[in-house]
Amino acid sequence: MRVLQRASVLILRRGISTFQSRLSKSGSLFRVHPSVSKALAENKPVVALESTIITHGMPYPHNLSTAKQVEAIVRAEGATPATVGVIEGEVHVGLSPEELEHLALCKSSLKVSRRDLPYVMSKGLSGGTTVSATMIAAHRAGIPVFVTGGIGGVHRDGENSLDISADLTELGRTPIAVISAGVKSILDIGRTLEFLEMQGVCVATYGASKNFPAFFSPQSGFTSPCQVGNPEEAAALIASTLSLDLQSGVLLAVPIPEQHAAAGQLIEEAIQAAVAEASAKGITGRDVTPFILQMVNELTEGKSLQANIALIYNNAKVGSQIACALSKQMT
Ligand code: PSU
Ligand code: MN
Repeated sequence: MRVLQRASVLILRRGISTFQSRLSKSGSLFRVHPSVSKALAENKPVVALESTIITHGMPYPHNLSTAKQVEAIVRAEGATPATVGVIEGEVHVGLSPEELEHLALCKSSLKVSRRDLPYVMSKGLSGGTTVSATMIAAHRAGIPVFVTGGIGGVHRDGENSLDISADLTELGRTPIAVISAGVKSILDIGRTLEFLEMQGVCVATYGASKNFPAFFSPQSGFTSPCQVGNPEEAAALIASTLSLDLQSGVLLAVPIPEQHAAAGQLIEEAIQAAVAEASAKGITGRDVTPFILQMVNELTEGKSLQANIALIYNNAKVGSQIACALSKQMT
């Protein structure tokens, strides 16, 4: 027993010393890419991007090509992209093309939310950051605008399982504007909106109506409490959140463009089937969303993936315009 204890203390010490040597070599386990720190120092617009979508949300090579194209769209709108990810225990805000490729190809990368950050950093592991972990990193770097596809929410039957995404509590505690296409109908959208209200999160639909979008469809049957019509109005909403020092975030829901919403009904049916299959197979926790996304993509013969990519490009464009308007209003 003693011998065992001594061995585990030694292993623990070795673990800590590698961690410390990595820490002292770099000074920090938090890295901001020079292009991002330069833009921030010059008060230029920066758009944070997540990477769970790359590691767990889409199959290779679509994940890599989409991530690259999203960065290109952000640049074309006049902002600097800052894709967030964890590489060998270091949190990166802004990835080089090689680092992006590494994450897209790496089969062992983890899905990293707020709760996982200390673990992956201490063990020197790699992973894609979810909305919650990306918000933390973006806030630390001083980036107020973050673009993604869809956020997590309250799962169906969440009132019993308590499967509620950490994205929602993060929105309640971190002052970042998240631009997304709303919440997938694999989730309980009504309860997700209630939870966001409880967390004090300002939710606004971007565009002509207050309809809260359901990712693949421009309408979910629910409405947002707020609506903003253009990048300037969205930027003003973010600026007032920041000026009040509320310490909570803003969720801007951008409806999928009409021409890509056509497959909505087909995708909806596939979602119903995938949700039932996930529950029959006993899939739980962080594996639920990736499982359903993959099955829906198979059932729709890739149509859901196409719609997913189209709405992310649209979010990147709108989010970059908002980041540009915000940087004008803040200077
Ligand atoms: N929804 C999608 N695609 C995704 C995700 C959500 O349509 O890739 C990812 C995001 O990174 C989000 C995370 O933050 O899943 C939420 O996971 P969970 O439900 O386990 O909290
Ligand atoms: Mn969950």
